[in-house]
Amino acid sequence: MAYSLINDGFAIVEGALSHPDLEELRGAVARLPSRHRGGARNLLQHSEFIAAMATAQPVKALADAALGADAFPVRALLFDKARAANWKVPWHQDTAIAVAERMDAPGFMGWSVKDGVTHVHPPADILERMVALRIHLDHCGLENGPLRVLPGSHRHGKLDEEEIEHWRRTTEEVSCCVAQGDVLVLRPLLLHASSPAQSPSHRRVIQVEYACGPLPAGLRWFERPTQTFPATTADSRKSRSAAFMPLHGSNSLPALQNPKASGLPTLKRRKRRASSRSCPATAFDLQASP
Ligand SMILES: O=C(O)CCC(=O)C(=O)O
Repeated sequence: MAYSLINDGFAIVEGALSHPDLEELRGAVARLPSRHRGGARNLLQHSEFIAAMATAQPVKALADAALGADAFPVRALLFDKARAANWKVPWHQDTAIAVAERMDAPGFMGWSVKDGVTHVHPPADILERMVALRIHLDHCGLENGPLRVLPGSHRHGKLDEEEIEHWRRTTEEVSCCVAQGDVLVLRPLLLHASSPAQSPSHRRVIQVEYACGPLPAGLRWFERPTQTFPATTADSRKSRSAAFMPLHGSNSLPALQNPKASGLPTLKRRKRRASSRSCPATAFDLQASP
């Protein structure tokens, strides 16, 4: 059985971005005006280039494949993990969204402000209509503290501590080891964790989160890009859109929904066990779909 976004809550799109695209993205990351140790927030606001990338091919096509053509980016973060700027995260779901302003609404709880932006935990049905694209700017092997996931855990709404512990004990985790230019497509409700990096090299990931509809009760998403770039950047905009035209094409997209339909090599899953294993992208069992 192949990993799929629908059944397993994640998929890895290999070689989604070309080397020139990656070089440009690395440049945009280097130009970010403010950084924390380990990353940065609000990239759609702080980087015109990253905002453009999030709404252009080939990146937007991945979000569309998951959510439909109405997908739009609502938040982007940089995670830059290395031995010198390191962390681990316990098993959790991503349950916070960024909104334009606080407005009490049924089912929206746990308001907070992060880097000046209002966040809240919405009801599960909002999160079920979202997807995150983790764009890898560097190789990420086991030594780089990759994301670990529990396949299928996204299909049961928000989980409490006891349920998380049950998933942890009964489900074989998958370590998402990927190459630079690969994109890990992830449902926010998928249980995930990560361990500290052992390697001095960087593990830079741009995580762009997409939604596909308005929020209820007058709430508004934060950072919905308006695509109004200054005229003076027209030339660079032109080269940007050329850089972000479809590269690997449409044929990798059906694999997100139904790998068997694509006819492409797919990621084969072994029987679940309550143990750990690692699955570097290059070492996944690749098999052509029947
Ligand atoms: O990139 C990582 O190591 C984990 C990030 C993460 O899980 C999160 O911030 O929700």
